[in-house]
Amino acid sequence: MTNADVAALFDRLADLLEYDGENAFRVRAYRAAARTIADQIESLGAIRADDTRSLTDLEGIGRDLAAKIGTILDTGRLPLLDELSGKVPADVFDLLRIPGLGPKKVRQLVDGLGIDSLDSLEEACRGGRVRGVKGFGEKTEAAILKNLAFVRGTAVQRQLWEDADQVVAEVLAWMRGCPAVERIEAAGSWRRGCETVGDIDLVAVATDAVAVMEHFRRWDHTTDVIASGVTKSSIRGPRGMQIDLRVVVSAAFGAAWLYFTGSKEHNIRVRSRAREHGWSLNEYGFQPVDPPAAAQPPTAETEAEVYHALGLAWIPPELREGRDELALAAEVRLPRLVEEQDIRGDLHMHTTDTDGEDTLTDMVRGARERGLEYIAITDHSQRVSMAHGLDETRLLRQWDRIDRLNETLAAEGPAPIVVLKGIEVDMLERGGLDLHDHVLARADWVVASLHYGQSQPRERITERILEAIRHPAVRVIGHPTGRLINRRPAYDVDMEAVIAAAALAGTFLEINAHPSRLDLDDHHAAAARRAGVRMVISTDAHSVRGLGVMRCGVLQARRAGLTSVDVVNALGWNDFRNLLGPRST
Ligand code: DGT
Ligand code: CA
Ligand code: CA
Ligand code: ZN
Repeated sequence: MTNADVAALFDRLADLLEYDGENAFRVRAYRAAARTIADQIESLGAIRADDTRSLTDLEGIGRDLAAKIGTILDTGRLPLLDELSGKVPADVFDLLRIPGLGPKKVRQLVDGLGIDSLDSLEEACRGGRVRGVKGFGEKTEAAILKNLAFVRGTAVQRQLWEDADQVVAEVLAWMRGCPAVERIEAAGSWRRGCETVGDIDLVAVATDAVAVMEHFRRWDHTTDVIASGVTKSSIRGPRGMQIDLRVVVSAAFGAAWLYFTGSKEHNIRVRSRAREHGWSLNEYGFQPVDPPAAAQPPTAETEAEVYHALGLAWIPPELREGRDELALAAEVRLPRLVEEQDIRGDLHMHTTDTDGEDTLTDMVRGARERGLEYIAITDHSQRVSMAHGLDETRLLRQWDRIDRLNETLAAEGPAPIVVLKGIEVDMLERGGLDLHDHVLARADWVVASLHYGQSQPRERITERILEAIRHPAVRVIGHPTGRLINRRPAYDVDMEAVIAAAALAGTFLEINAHPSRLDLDDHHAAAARRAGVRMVISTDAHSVRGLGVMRCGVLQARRAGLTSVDVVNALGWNDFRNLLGPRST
C-alpha cells in the first residue's frame, strides 16, 4: 500500500460519510488526514516500523486514525469503508464525479428520486423530475444533463497546465478587449501552478456586468454555454475546458481573487484565521461576526489587504495548498521562491544527432536568444536505439564540434554562451551505465536516466538508480520517477532512498520542466529540499521551442517552496564552473 493508496481510501470514506449525513467535522478530519498522508513522502509503513516514532506524530493523525492506518497497512482494507460501501448503490461513485454534485446533493437525488446510476439520473433530468427536488431547479437540471454527457465522454481528463495556460491567455485577451471590463484575472488551480487544471476560473470587475457576460458568451471559441447569470457564467471553450467567470465589485476584488484562487484547504484556513480576528470572510470581503461590532471591517480590494488584516504576509499562489503556508506567513518566514529570471543555464537538451528536431547550432543560438549563460547538450546514449542514441565514436565527434562552436562563440561577442559537453546516459536494465567510465569521465555534465526496464520490481529499479547516483561521473538523475502525466504512472521506486542517497553523494536531482513530466513533482522536490539535495530545473528540450517550458519547471519548483539557492542552474556561469570542479567524494 502506497501513501497515495491509503489517502484514496480516506477520501472515499469522507465522501461516503458526507453522503451518509455524518457531521461535517468528522468528514473534514478524514479529508485532512488524506491530505497529510498524500503529502507525506516517507512511507507510512516505515514510520510505523520505526520504534522511536509514531503515526500520531503526523499532523491531524490521532490514535483512532493511526489504528485505522495500521489496519489498512496490514490488510489492505478499511472495515468502516467496506461497511459503508455495502450500504450505498454501487453507482454513487459515478454520480459523485459529476461537476457540481457533492455527496449531499447526490444523496438527495438518490433518496428523493431513487436515482441509482448515470442512466437513471439522465432519465430523471429529461423527465423534468430533478427540478422538483428541494434545492434543485430547472437550471441545475439542465446543468446536470450537460455535465452528465461530459462525465461519460473522454473530455473529462484534466488538462496539462501548459495547455490550460494557452486557453487562459486566449480568453483573457478576448475579455480584456471588452470595454465594460475594468479588470479581469485568472484564478483557481491555473494560478496555483498545479500540474493539471480541471477548469479555468476568472474574476472580473466591470462597469456593466451584463455586457461582460454577453461578451464572454459571444467568444469565437465558446462551444457551449453551461450557465449564464449576471454575476456568474460558465462556458465550454477550447479543448472542451469549462471556464467560470465571476463579476465582483471592485471593493471586494482582493477577497474574491483570493477565494477563487483557492485551494479550498487554503481558504478554509484563511477563513478560520479571520474568525479568530472577529471577522467572517468570503468572496465578498470581511463582515463582522457580530453585527454591532465596534470596528469597521478591513478593506479587501487587494489580496495583500486581506492577508495583512489577518497578520499575514501575502502568500504566493503556488504555496496556497493548506500545508504550512499560513504559519510561515505569520512568522514572516515564507521562502523567497525561485523565479524564471533567476535561471541562468539549461542542462538537459537534445539535438538532431539523436531525437531532437533542431541542430546543435540552432539549439545553442536559441538558448542564447533566451539569455542563458550556459547550456549542456545531453543527447541520448546508444541504448536508446529508437532515438539513434550516441555510441562512443559519435559522442566524441559531437564533443569536437562543441569545442569548435565554443571557440566561434567566444570570438563572436561580449557575452558568449558556454556550451557544455554532456550526455544523457541510460541506466541499463542489468545495472551499470550505457557508456564506458573513461568516456563519461571526459564529459562536462552527465545526466543519468532510466528509460528501459520500467516494470522491474521496486528493489531492482531503486538499485539501478542508487548505483547511478553513486557513480563519480553522474551529476544529476534525469526525470527521476519516469511518470508521464495523464499517460503513464511512475515506475516503482523508493524515492526516500533515492533522495537520501543523492544527499549523501552530492548528486543533484532533476526537476524536468516538460509539461507532461514535471518530475520531480512538488512533493518530491519539497522532500529533496528538506534532505539538503540541490535540484536542477531542465527543459529536456527536443527543439528550440522546447526551451520555453522552463517556466513550467520553475512553477513546480515554487510549489515545492524552492528558493534560488536550491536550484543549481540559478548559479551564474562563474559559480557554476566552480561547482563543476572535481568532486570530493
Ligand atoms: P480544478 O479546477 O479542479 O483544477 O481546481 P480549482 O482549485 O481551480 O477548483 P475549482 O475550480 O473547483 O474552484 C476554484 C476555487 O474556488 C477553489 O480553489 C477554491 C474556491 N472554492 C470552490 N469551492 C469551494 C468551497 O466549497 N469552499 C471553499 N472554501 N472554497 C471553494
Ligand atoms: Ca478551477
Ligand atoms: Ca471552477
Ligand atoms: Zn532527455
